[in-house]
Amino acid sequence: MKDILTAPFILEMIRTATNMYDHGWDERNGGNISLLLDEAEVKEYLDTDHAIRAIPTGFSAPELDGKYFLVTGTGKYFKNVQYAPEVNLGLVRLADGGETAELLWGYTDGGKFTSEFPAHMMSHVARLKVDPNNRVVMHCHPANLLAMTYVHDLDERAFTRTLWQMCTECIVVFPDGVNVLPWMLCGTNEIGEATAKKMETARLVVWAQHGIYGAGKDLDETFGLIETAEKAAEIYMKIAHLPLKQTITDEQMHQLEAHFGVKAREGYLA
Ligand code: 2HA
Ligand code: ZN
Repeated sequence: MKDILTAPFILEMIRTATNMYDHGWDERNGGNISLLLDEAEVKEYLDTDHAIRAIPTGFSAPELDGKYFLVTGTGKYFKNVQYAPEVNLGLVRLADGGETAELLWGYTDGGKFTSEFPAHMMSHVARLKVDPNNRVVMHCHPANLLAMTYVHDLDERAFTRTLWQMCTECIVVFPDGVNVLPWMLCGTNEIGEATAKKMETARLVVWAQHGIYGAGKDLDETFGLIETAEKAAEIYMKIAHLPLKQTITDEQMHQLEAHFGVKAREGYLA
């Protein structure tokens, strides 16, 4: 059995959490990440017949039965993941139709998965239906995206178009746009279900006055997705109060679509 602290999925998780903290997206215990793992790669490091303890999830997700996830812990600080991965992260396998999480490694202080576990797992279900290669769900609190939800219309088309207009790359990186949830109580199955519903049509879901969810095929790519949206929101917050002289036009967006071989969300461009 190989040492799990040398596993690429643990190292990549540590690097990503640290990077997110360094970007200022995850103050205190803010933010959470879940990474879907292959059974074969888990078996290189752990005896999967031996569960440390079983933790009830409070929801059901039969589609994920038997699946393995590396997940940040509830109340844990991204800042500390690099110093004590075995305390701040846990590796679980879902059982009983998703109603139980069997802990195979981590949460060594008796902890458990993030309070946003329902939103993560339900989002995995939704994204896997659209994209079988999806592996990551990531949540964080980037300042400019958050700020934007106070001053910008929350209409999804309008919000998306504004972000697309702020940086040339945006429409290429997230052609499906950004879906938006109004303020809701976090940490509940209700916000989990609402987030998953929004994940059916876009990889980015803004939680107004709270933060953002991103989904993707690996940690780097999902980080980059949120990074790009946050950069666009930053430009918006720099210019929103200034007289606008020009922007990226819909005609130019169509040029980007053609050149990069992407298709903007139906009805979002003129
Ligand atoms: O766990 O970000 O949404 C901290 C959070 C909750
Ligand atoms: Zn949050």
